Amino acid sequence: MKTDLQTRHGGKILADALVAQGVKMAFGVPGESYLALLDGLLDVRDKLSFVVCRQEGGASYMAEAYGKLTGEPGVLLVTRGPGAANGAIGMHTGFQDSTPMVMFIGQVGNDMVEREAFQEIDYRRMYGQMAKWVAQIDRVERIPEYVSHAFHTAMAGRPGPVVLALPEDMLFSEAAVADVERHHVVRPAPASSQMEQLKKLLEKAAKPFVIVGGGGWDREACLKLQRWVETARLPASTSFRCQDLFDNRSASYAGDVGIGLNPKLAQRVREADVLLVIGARLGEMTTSAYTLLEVPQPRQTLIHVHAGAEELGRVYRPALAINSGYPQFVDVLSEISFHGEKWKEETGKAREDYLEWIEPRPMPGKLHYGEVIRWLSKNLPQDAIIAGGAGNFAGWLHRHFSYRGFRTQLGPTNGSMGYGYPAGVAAKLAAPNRTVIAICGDGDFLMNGQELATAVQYGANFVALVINNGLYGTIRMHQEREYPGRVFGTDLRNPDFAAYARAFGAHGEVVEETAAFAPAFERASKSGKPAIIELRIDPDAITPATTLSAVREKALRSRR
Ligand SMILES: Cc1ncc(C[n+]2csc(CCOP(=O)(O)OP(=O)(O)O)c2C)c(N)n1
Ligand SMILES: [Mg+2]
Repeated sequence: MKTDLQTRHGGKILADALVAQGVKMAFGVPGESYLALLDGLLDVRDKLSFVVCRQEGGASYMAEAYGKLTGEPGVLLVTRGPGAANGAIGMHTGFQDSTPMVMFIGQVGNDMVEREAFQEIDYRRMYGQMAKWVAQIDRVERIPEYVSHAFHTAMAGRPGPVVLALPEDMLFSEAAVADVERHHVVRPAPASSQMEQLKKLLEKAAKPFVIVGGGGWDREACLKLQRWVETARLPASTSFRCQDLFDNRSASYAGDVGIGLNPKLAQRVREADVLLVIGARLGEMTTSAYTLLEVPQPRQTLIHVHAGAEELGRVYRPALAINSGYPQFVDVLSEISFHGEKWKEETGKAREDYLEWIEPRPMPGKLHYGEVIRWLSKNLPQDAIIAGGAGNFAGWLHRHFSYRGFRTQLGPTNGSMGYGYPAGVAAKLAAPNRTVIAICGDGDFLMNGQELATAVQYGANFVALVINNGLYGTIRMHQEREYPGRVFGTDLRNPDFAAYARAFGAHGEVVEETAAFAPAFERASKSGKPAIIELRIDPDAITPATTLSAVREKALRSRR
């Protein structure tokens, strides 16, 4: 760290500030608005690698996935106006996912600001709702202060994205200023009186149920919580797309409370007398559109533990609200012990319901995608990272894959398409020794398929599956349900995905029947390149549980 107060230009001060904050990898697309920063990054390239992407949307998802995977802020560098506009999707995802991120945006110089100069946008207004804090650094000597503030804010309480705009003249100018040391992670701990109350509420519970979710966990806290839950013989579940926070093999694990929810699990949540919710915001996706708990006063006795004070009582009025970081909470929770004899029977039933639910059902066509997911679940290494996007194809993944460790799942809880592929690239670059798989829809993949070039350029050798049904299937399903037979705007004419892969210098395969998957996966894994496997599934197989024709028939019948 520099403390000798040499004169540096703003780009160098910023690059050094990032290194001082512990940043090892950043993602972005260059722009003429932040040339000085590129110049600064050149000098620190041994400590901080800059992954240059093909579109800021892909880069922002990569920064988000990096933040989610490592727990450290994902750093994103984009140019003004157009770069800032493209980069918004990962910031929206990071906000809804509570992922720490810091985005730097080039900005027109202060000498011409407010004239609507070339590509000028006021980022405070643009990003106001998508970030925890948006600021512009107008004085070069204050760069270390702003960066320190940004990293503290991204990590504090409920983690999330922060935006810093960089006026061009400020970045070019020089100052002699010291770096600031690495940020602290500031999160509260529960009061002992709250833990007493928690103990009393749980002691009285006949049908307690635990939901774990959100961002801001670490491996140790997850393991400790799991041991506590298992000793207490409580049933536990995870919130939407947070399935890797609790080992799915545990006898206490009852499944995820997300979309495509097991009706028996939904009933269990509804009928619980005490709900211990740790980290989950209890958003629309986790509450089946706010129906599992009544708004604002749930029938269940709600113990809500959240790192963001503003989330407590936001939708649901809890019986006990505990504002705490999760490692801090789990540490004191571990001191309360329950034997749980009275709960073990229900926990056993919940587990049986889950095991029955994850077995694949028959589906039309020669390629049984559910069996493919079960095969991956059984054959991938325990710490393999599964990056998934948004679309009905993800339903099979949620239902049939068993997550076995912390941060083995990367998924967008904001249901944002195009996430899986770039998230896979970031995961492979951040954790090169782990197996990474991306699972994409045909619509979903092509939202960021250009990042295959980034994977090839940086040697991010991982296998991506493209589940090709020739449809924006999710929307077709809703269309058939709401306006049966009136199909419009949901068909896709796709490229040959294997040939697409080969054109980028990657490995490509097409699989059309179940038995062909394992050998194709083997070839792809051993190709020594990024690989794409196109899985052609029957478009009628619209969810793990039903067909498109059945959805249409049901909708037509109800209208007759
Ligand atoms: C960025 C973005 N655009 C649009 C949507 C709306 N949307 C949700 S799912 C979906 C279709 C997904 O298609 P595909 O990836 O092919 O998956 P499928 O549902 O066919 O399995 C669309 C358009 C979205 N969630 N995100
Ligand atoms: Mg599709």
